[in-house]
Amino acid sequence: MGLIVVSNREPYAPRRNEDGTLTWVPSIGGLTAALDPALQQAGGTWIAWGEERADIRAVDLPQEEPRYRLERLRLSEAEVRDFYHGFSNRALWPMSHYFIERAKYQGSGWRAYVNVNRRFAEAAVRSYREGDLIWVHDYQLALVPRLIREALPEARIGFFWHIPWPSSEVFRTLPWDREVLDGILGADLIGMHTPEYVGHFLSACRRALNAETGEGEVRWKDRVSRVVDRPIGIEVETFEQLAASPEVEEAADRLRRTLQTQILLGVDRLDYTKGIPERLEAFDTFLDRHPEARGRVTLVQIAVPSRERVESYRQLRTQVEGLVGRINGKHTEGGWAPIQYIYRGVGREELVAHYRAADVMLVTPLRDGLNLVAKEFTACSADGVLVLSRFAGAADELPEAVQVNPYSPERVADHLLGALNMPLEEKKARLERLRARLHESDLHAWANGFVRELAGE
Ligand code: GDG
Repeated sequence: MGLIVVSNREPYAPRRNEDGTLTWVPSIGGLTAALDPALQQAGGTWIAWGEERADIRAVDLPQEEPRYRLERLRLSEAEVRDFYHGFSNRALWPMSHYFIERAKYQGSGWRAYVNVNRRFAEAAVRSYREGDLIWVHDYQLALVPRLIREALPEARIGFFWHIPWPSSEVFRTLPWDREVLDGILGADLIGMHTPEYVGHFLSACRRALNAETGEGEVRWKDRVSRVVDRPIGIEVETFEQLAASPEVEEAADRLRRTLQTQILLGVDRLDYTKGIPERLEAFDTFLDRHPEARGRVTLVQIAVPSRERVESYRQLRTQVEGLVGRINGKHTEGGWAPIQYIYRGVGREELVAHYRAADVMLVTPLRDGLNLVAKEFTACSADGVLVLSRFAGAADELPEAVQVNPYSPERVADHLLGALNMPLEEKKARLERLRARLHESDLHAWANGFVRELAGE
């Protein structure tokens, strides 16, 4: 029995060496880290969009000791525009994060979404051997479970939705609400990050499809799909070890010595769901109210470039850079500037060094499926404080974080003061309890657990 993973992003991307050969390097992000080991163990196929070097249709991975096959789909320019930047990132993404005023529901995007989902499904069906398990991922591929089910009525199909599932009142703004639900309900097992998302999903099935639902299940088209909350974990031990390594300690020390202040940290893709402008405003309010903190605290914001082809992401960048300039212009004095703004991704070691150096980690999305950064910081920090939005899926699992409402910069500013002044004992006690929870279900347990449930074990 093999495993077939279907996702939009590929787990490794080709990089050209100086001598013209190619190296396949792991893509950054939780999905690769979780599913690559699972697939290496089970053997099988990963189907994904081959973004670079689309001429390479398939490759055996990992390169040094191949354990599974990556099948790469080539998307045309128009498909990338309408399926990926269009329907996925301009319709489903904002709607699911409650930003309906940003959602563009266009027929051309929908048609491309249907076509591309069909191609992913066809590739999965081609790879399928009797007894294989198929695991489809995320909002770009919601129709794939049904399309596979039509071709393979007996297959075991799983689906994981990585972003929030919104209230059915919001979901029903989508003109293709029935089609998306029907697509997902082709799966036997449907996973989401929180019980609330599961509840909203069941309610959408009742309202839009008039489907019969029970405790964590939906009956539809003579089949029953189970719907479960299974929040994704991180590679806790890998992060802990990296955080304790001499290289990271040294880099963290360097950062502390350079800044010579307490450090607030933000790490996000530059996405309007992450609440970056609101966070900057909270820090501005904090400095207005506490002039004595000037010169004593610095906000380091790492903003990783994202979806730059979508207009609203370009506008967000302009807005954030304007705010950074305004706040720095207002408060900078005596060689100290309040905000250090980094507009690029950093290497993993440097990222962990930042987690390690931070006194307070600010994870304040307006809405987030889960948020892995909150968990990574928890694994890496020795005595920092996690300030966490109540609208991140991870808030359920991390009750000892200082939980905030990111829509109120004034309140966040109050909590900032509390976090910066928290006694060492309390900081350590909170971190210890948080970390114990991370260990209960790490990334591998999440992936293996889901696969076992799908297999009916
Ligand atoms: C989606 C959902 C859900 C970030 N900056 C750098 C860097 N990162 C890594 C982090 C983390 C990942 O990227 C970001 O994960 P998040 O969970 O925070 O956010 P999304 O990208 O929006 O992910 C989210 C997730 O899927 C999983 O289901 O939690 O809610 O939106 O791992 O470490 N990595 C490196 N340099 C950076 O500068 N190396």
